[in-house]
Amino acid sequence: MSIIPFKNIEKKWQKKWADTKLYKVDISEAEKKLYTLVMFSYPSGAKIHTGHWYNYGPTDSWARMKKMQGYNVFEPMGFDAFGLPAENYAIKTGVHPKDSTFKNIENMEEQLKSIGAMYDWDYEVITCSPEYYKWTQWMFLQLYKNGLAYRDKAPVNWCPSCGTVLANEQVVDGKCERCGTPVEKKNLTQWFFKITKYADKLLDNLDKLDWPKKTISMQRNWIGRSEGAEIDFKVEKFDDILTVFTTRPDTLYGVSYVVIAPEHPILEKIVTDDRKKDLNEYINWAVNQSEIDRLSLSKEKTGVFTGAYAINPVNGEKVPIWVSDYVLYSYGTGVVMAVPAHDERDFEFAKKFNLPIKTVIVPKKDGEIEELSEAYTEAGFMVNSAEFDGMSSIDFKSKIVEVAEEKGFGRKKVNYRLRDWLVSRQRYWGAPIPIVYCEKCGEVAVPEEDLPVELPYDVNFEPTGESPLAKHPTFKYTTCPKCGGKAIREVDTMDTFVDSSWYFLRYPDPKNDKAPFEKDIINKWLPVDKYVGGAEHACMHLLYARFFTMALKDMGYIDFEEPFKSLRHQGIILGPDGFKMSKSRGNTVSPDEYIDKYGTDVFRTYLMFAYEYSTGGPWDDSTIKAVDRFLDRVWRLVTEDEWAKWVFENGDISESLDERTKKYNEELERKVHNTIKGVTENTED
Ligand code: ANZ
Ligand code: ZN
Repeated sequence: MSIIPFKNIEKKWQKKWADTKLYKVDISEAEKKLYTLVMFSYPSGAKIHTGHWYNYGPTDSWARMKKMQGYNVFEPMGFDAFGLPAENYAIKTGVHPKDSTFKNIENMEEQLKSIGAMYDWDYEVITCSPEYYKWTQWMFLQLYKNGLAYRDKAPVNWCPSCGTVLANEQVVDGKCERCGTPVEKKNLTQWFFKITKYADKLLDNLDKLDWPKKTISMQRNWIGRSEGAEIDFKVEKFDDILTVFTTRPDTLYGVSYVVIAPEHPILEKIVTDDRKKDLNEYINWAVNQSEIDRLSLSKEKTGVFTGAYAINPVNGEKVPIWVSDYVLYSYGTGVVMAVPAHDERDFEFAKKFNLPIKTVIVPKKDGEIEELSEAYTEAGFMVNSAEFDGMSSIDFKSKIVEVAEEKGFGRKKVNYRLRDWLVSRQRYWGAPIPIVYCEKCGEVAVPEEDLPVELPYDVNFEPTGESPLAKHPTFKYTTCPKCGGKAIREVDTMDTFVDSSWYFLRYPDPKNDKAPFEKDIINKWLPVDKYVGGAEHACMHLLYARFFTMALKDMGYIDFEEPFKSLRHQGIILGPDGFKMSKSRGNTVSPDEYIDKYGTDVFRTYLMFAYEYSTGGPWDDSTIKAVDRFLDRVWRLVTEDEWAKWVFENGDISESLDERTKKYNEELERKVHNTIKGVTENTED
């Protein structure tokens, strides 16, 4: 038990900080600014847990140190308050999402205050409040007006048992996260943001960011830039051309068949009568396989022959056209030239269906070509075999593409794995998409002065597969802002990741009702200098926020294109048993009992002291007592107990009290400076 009367101290000082507005930030003063940010929290009904503490406590300690070093620190806090959990809770209990959310926010504010962080609550941001989502809708409109938001038909995840569309992140191993039912694909017309326009910039800028290596490489893989070529294969007996995307144009002589994705519309046309039945059966089966299964290397290959043939443009060779689910319709051209000798999946497929395997190029370890099929020389790709002597595989690839371009059967091509961001949700608790559909004018943007399109309160949100807002009579039916005629509103809401894609831009100017933010303020305070939050956001929030920032810069609203200069992920505190804390496992550790016993300062110091911040580890409270003793000593030092002890117990009694006190003070000063050095360096680490 601590000797410090921490309960009184905490209460007294937290009140004093609040009353005197000690942590009030003057945003007009941006000299030596330091914008430190933690990922804002979702207002769930549960109490804030050790994970929250671990994100917020140590980062606040670091920010406090920077403030003591003279930085003008801005450390805001807010709530990511739209989303499914509140809606599902409403479906279960009948408590309206708005009511439960605002109640949870109030609760969480109180708890967050008890951490004793220096958040300036005057800058709070709550994404589900109309004052905020008005500007989320405004963002949508700017993207729309600049060709970065568009509507298209797309296959989406559908849970037949819950009767609703699910976000990708709600599909776990191909199953509904809520009920475990396998998810199906359903074609719906949806809104997309054109994040792919920024694929190259999102990739190139990664080199300039002070971010964890692993997160950078995850983003790099997610964007998946792939350099290769498109090659045209004629379909025998038809005028049609099958264009393939390949990263290995140098293997063209090794092509032994062409494979088409089962979804490809050309199949219907080229299939021979005798193969129709098999093909249709296969397609019906294949389109319901999950993407993960389809791409898996180890899964047994499946497919059928279409009866049709393609012509290899380099040698006129006739190769069979197959269909297989290992080719994805959504990537490249949805058609692949198969080279079993040089590609693992093609190899497995060829073995299974007895297709030829032709080795045509052998590289050496250092990248130079060791052996090359005579065919390349014969076809005039190489004048003689000496020409490729010492040539690297890479140069040879470019050479082939050059020839393909000259002869007109191919061209250089860059592909990305990144897809445009599907933002429509058939859900209630989100920001309505500010578009109306008019009988005469078609798709019309809601005028900015009419924002926000407010979310009505009295809505039945039982999941039926239709957007809840569609059943609200006065929300749905409206008039066209252009012609005044009959129109209906878009009834889908936006993905909640849209809300969090720009909240860091709102913090410095959260009460602005003329604009999402004032340009001058934002350009002074951003980018965020230090951003701390979970690593699980690598390919969603952290990518979306970068896209928004780039788009806003191109539209002239801000002067910078990267939102977060420096990023860190806090580690995870596991249960004492070394497993992730979870209620079902019964290994959760609540901060409350420790805070009650030792106080928030000890608890926070312990979190900083016990783990490597970005790693975390299993909960182990054996050293919390040591931290407690340390703070006790600090307390005694200040309350003079420590002085008396030193002077009377450790000092040389032959010396006078003054002399002993002088020595004590010298010793103390040394200790203080040592400690400042240690703490400064360790906190920065
Ligand atoms: C011939 C070839 C020969 C290939 C070889 C590879 C090795 P990344 O790096 O992912 O872009 N491919 C192309 N489109 C595809 C699709 N829609 N579904 C499945 N696979 C597809 O990979 C590009 C390579 O993946 C392409 O290069 C193509 O196979 C295959 F020795 O073409 B390759
Ligand atoms: Zn379900």
